[in-house]
Amino acid sequence: MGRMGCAAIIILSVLGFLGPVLADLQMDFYAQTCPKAEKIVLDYVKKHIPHAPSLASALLRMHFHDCFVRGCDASVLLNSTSNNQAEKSAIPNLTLRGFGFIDGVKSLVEAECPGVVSCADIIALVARDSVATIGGPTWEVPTGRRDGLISNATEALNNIPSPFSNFTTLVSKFSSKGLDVKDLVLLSGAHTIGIAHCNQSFALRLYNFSGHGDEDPSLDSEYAVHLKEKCKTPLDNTTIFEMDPGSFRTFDLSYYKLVLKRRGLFESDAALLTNSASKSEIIQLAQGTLSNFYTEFGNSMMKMGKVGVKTGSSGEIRKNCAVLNS
Ligand code: HEM
Ligand SMILES: *[C@@H]1O[C@H](CO)[C@@H](O)[C@H](O)[C@H]1NC(C)=O
Ligand SMILES: *[C@@H]1O[C@H](CO)[C@@H](O)[C@H](O)[C@H]1NC(C)=O
Ligand SMILES: *[C@@H]1O[C@H](CO)[C@@H](O)[C@H](O)[C@H]1NC(C)=O
Ligand SMILES: *[C@@H]1O[C@H](CO)[C@@H](O)[C@H](O)[C@H]1NC(C)=O
Ligand SMILES: *[C@@H]1O[C@H](CO)[C@@H](O)[C@H](O)[C@H]1NC(C)=O
Ligand SMILES: *[C@@H]1O[C@H](CO)[C@@H](O)[C@H](O)[C@H]1NC(C)=O
Ligand SMILES: CC(=O)N[C@H]1CO[C@H](CO)[C@@H](O)[C@@H]1O
Repeated sequence: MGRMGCAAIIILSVLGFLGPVLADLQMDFYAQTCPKAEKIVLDYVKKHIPHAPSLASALLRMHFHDCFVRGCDASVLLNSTSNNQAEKSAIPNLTLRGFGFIDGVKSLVEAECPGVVSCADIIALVARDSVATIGGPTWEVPTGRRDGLISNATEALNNIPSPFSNFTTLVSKFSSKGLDVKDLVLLSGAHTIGIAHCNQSFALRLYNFSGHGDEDPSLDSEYAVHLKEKCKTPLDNTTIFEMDPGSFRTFDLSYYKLVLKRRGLFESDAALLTNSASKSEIIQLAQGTLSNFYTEFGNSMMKMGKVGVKTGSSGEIRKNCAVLNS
């Protein structure tokens, strides 16, 4: 190979190396600009989550909803305005919780280094630290996300899978974010913690599955009786139900065990048994060790945390997570 060829290869490989690094998230992105940022987040979580453990699930779900609409860019946090219906106003977001928690972290971080740390990174760090604080898995969260400028309720509706989704729909919504069937099964394992509202998510399975006053045949009928005792009518707007009854605050394998017993709460949980690849993934997870689940869940969370991120100079660093800077 000639000298020119060699130089070209060196230049190309340097470019190829720098290109993604410049655009990518990095571990401890704020090391120079706000060295205490990640510690402030962790301390806040460790101080407050033990008193409000049920928020851990809400904060994990918030990260998911953020990443699935326009990437992990804190668009989920923006308030609606007189001329814009934000993601928050979309049906799947009516039950999101924990906005005040994020604001609490943000105000401490702003006091330390104004205008430096993005709301998007705060969501990602808080989700990880909250899950770890309740004794669940942990994973690496590279940072450097920037906050988005657009929040659109219709896009939330289109991108966030509904609890009534079948397997095909779930796979296509995940694959549009670069997540595969394995990620779908692993990330659905988040339903090992937290709660669901009866009317929004599963009442129809109990009372009017196909519009004939019937029950979803894919739901264990004994379990349905139990669910109906709690969720007394299809329009019950107040009752909440533990998605993984008995251990809804423990990040364990029982979600997968319930799904295999046809006791997953949503049609989307039950749908994971309708495909042989995802079903065998569930069987393997349920029979495997907790530490295997934690490692694999963490790997999928790292993938999800990179979906559509804005870096460099795109977007902005919001001062107040609920409103654009200008
Ligand atoms: C596979 C598609 C998914 C569907 C259809 C779905 C749907 C839902 C629904 C309907 C609820 C109940 C909301 C309520 O009624 O209050 C819920 C709760 C929850 N979801 Fe999912 N979800 C999915 C995937 C995920 C993923 C990927 C994560 C995170 C990695 C996640 C984490 C959670 C958590 C932690 C809760 C409990 C929230 C709380 O306690 O407030 N979900 N999900
Ligand atoms: C955003 O909306 C929430 C809930 O409606 C409200 O409590 C909060 O004050 C709003 N934030 C801003 C900055 O307007
Ligand atoms: C929101 O997104 C929908 C669907 O992509 C689009 O049709 C609509 O114009 C958007 N709304 C705004 C205010 O940009
Ligand atoms: C899955 O749901 C979508 C959207 O509701 C529907 O168009 C499709 O036919 C369903 N697929 C199967 C295999 O039931
Ligand atoms: C069940 O759904 C059908 C079709 O949507 C509706 O006509 C009927 O009133 C519903 N029944 C109940 C008990 O809600
Ligand atoms: C629950 O909310 C729905 C929609 O807002 C409403 O139509 C229904 O009457 C409410 N049900 C009860 C029992 O309050
Ligand atoms: C569920 O209940 C909430 C709270 O009352 C209500 O805002 C919502 O419209 C209800 N949803 C349905 C599908 O009835
Ligand atoms: C948490 C949150 O912002 N919920 C909002 C969802 O949308 C409804 C209707 O637009 C608002 O009233 C809620 O405040």
